[in-house]
Amino acid sequence: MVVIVVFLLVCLLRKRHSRPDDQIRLAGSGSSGCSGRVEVYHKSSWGTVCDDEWDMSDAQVVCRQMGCGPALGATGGAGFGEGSGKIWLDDVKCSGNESFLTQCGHRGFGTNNCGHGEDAGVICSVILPKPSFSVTPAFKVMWGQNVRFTCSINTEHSEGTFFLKFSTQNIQTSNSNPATFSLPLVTFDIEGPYYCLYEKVLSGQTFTSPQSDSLKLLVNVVLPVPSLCVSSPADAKCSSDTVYVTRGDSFVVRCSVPSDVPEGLFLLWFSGSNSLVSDPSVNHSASFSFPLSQSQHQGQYSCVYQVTGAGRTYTSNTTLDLIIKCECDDDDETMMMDDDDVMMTKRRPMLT
Ligand SMILES: [Ca+2]
Ligand SMILES: [Ca+2]
Repeated sequence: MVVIVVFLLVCLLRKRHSRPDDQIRLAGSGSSGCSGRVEVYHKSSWGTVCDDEWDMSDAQVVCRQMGCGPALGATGGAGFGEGSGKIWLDDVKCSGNESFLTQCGHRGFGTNNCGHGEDAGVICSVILPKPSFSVTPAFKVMWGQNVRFTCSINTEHSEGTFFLKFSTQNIQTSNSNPATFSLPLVTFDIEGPYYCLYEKVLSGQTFTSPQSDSLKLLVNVVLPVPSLCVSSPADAKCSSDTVYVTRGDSFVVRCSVPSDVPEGLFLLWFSGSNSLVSDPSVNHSASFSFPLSQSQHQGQYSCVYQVTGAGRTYTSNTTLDLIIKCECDDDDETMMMDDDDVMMTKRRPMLT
């Protein structure tokens, strides 16, 4: 007797948990995981629901059971096309709080006065997950590099649109998943927070994912040591080798950097007066003119390059000193640059 009672209890519990009659699906033309003609699985076959008494409370239960967001519409008149087979439910009366459609009041499975032209449907809101967002190279990028963002989403609602956002502005869109967005040859202007999101239009409704995590880009720059050369009327070629300048002649000291760094500022240090002059770079170089050479122009010269961007200042290392000697009658010195002297006297200017 006890065995029979236990057996019956187990059967009852199993039936309750498996809920074979609770299964529903959304089908028909234009349907998606969260909108379509409502179909119920009963007695091993799928059938439809009649639109008599079909309203938002009923749709709310379907949307909940499907794991979608709140109901946006309850459709009738076979809005998603006519189904086939049985019409399982009619005069459905949900309070809206039921977990399963078959827990709602109805006339009894298969009892109806409907045709498939009255098949009921729902439009539920779609809950899109947060997209994944990454950037290459990560976070700290070099000035002039190419940066690539990748945004992807794990959803059955594919073929939507990805947006790359920079400080809330749309800057690029893509329809492929994962979406890749490129920023070529970046400058300091691109610094700031980026994120992406995903939008999908379903049954005329636009659904938007939450924002991805935000990624902040910082642009870094590594400055090369500037080149330094001297030219004079006697030797127009700008030379880092040996230049002779007679007292009273002019000479020009030219600092330059390669063109793949940002424009900036050159600082020229001169040991004779321990002074520092500066000039903005034009086409990545600056020329410092000395119109009338004097014996006090003898000494060491060196260049430093500075770039300011996004509120930060980057400074290059100092060029090796050039030694300039004066070819003056009084002290018999030659104003020249000498590589041996350059190599022997490495000094750094005092930057203030
Ligand atoms: Ca009816
Ligand atoms: Ca109803």
